[in-house]
Amino acid sequence: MADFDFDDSPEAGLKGSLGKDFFWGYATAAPQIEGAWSTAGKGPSTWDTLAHTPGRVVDGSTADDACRSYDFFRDDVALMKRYGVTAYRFSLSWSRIIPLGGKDDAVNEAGVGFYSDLIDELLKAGITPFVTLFHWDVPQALEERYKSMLDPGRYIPDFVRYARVCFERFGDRVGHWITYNEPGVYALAGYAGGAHAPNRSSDRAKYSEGDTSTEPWIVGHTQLLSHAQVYRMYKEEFAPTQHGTIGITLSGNWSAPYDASSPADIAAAQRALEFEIAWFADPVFGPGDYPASMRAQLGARLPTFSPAEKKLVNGSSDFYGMNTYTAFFVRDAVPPGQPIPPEDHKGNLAWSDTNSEGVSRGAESDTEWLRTSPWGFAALLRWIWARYHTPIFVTENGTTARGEHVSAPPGDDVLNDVHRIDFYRAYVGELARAVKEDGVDIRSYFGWTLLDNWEWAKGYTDRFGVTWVDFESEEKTRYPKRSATFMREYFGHLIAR
Ligand code: GBH
Repeated sequence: MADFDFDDSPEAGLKGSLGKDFFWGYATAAPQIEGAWSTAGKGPSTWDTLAHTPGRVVDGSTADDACRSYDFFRDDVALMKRYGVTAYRFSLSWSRIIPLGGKDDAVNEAGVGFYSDLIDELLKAGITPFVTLFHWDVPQALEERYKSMLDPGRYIPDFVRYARVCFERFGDRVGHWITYNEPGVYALAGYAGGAHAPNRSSDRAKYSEGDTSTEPWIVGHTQLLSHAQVYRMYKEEFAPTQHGTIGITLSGNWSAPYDASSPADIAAAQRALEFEIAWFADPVFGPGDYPASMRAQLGARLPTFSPAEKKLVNGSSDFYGMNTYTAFFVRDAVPPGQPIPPEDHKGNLAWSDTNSEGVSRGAESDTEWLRTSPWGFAALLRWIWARYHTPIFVTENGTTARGEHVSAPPGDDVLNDVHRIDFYRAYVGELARAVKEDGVDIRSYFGWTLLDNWEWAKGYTDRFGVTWVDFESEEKTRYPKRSATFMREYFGHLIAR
């Protein structure tokens, strides 16, 4: 018997509003779940280095074991089958496949074998793999050789060769490829704020190297160029026989004006979307260059595209991969006419949790920046569709919930994760409405995430999973939360039969 009744709910009218071929499931990233950080020939990544540097992870943890999905991937696939998913998005660890990372470095057959087995296991379970090539873990050797993405001339051929190995080895069974996960977050968190690998920033109190005023923009540019080269290579050399699709996933949250009647605040909200999203989306899906608002603030610190590069990058994604979590109210930080500091990398913004009328952006989660803001998701889907008119694959969306930091076994009060259920109910409902009412072309939804995991520099302090994980236990025992059941039944209601 079903746990949830949708026929007598506000979502009753959304029954069957998603097409039969709509993909739904969960997303993960290799460094956050795999563990086995130095097993079977894997080379260290920049995130392994970060985790092994004292003071870099808030709870002092490492991802050495994480969820041990490297060992228990068959259990994870069985779990997903129980959860009723039709697709699974995961990332490959570059340094598991090519331990030193470079174009002339050896391929690690054990690493290839691991992903090959995972893909086979998914296909056996009837789950479609969506594979991300890069979810933030650069091979440490490339960081040491030439500072990875800061040297595009050396980095790009290495990334292209890595992608080639993946298409050659997995492309017969994988038809959905994502080159980069959130290039903007990678560039800003690792090279502006500095909390993420490779820990570069102008903030000398915390980091010994880096330049917040220039490096994030170089790193963004390198990602765009290498993404586009990989896209063209796939289209020319692999797509004719492998028939897959390939694209890029961008991060982006909705920004609304603090005071909806203030022209300055309205302009600030638009600028926020351009700095966060159009930074990558305009070159790839739009006019083929960086937004004017970014050029105006950053000047020559923002790289330029040669005509050949413009042509390479523009149109280099079959779909718009969308990661989104929340919404913010924004206005100018520095008033007009005053100089904006060169370290500013978000578009001169000040953020608030409530707008000028005291309306909150949404219910609080267990994570400072993240609130339940389905109204923002609804607006963002339409903004992206109107601006880029490209089919959207939602590749990440989800939340933490308070009260999940308990010892095993978690009680029913913890596993009945009402906050997460409410979040998913509202967001996925907005997705279905955008499809049904406005004809927005949306083809997938991946919840973030399958398992509580290693949340980067926040270690194990953020639990985003639909599965509670006992990190104290040897086996990293998994306990399904009620949201997993909710999602199975919800998509059963929304997807046409
Ligand atoms: C995603 O990024 C990642 O793809 C995924 O790996 C991660 O686990 C998931 O989100 C959950 O965090 O602390 O105020 O400076 C989402 C985009 C951008 C959200 C950086 C958090 C830091 C905000 N992230 N942001 S703040």
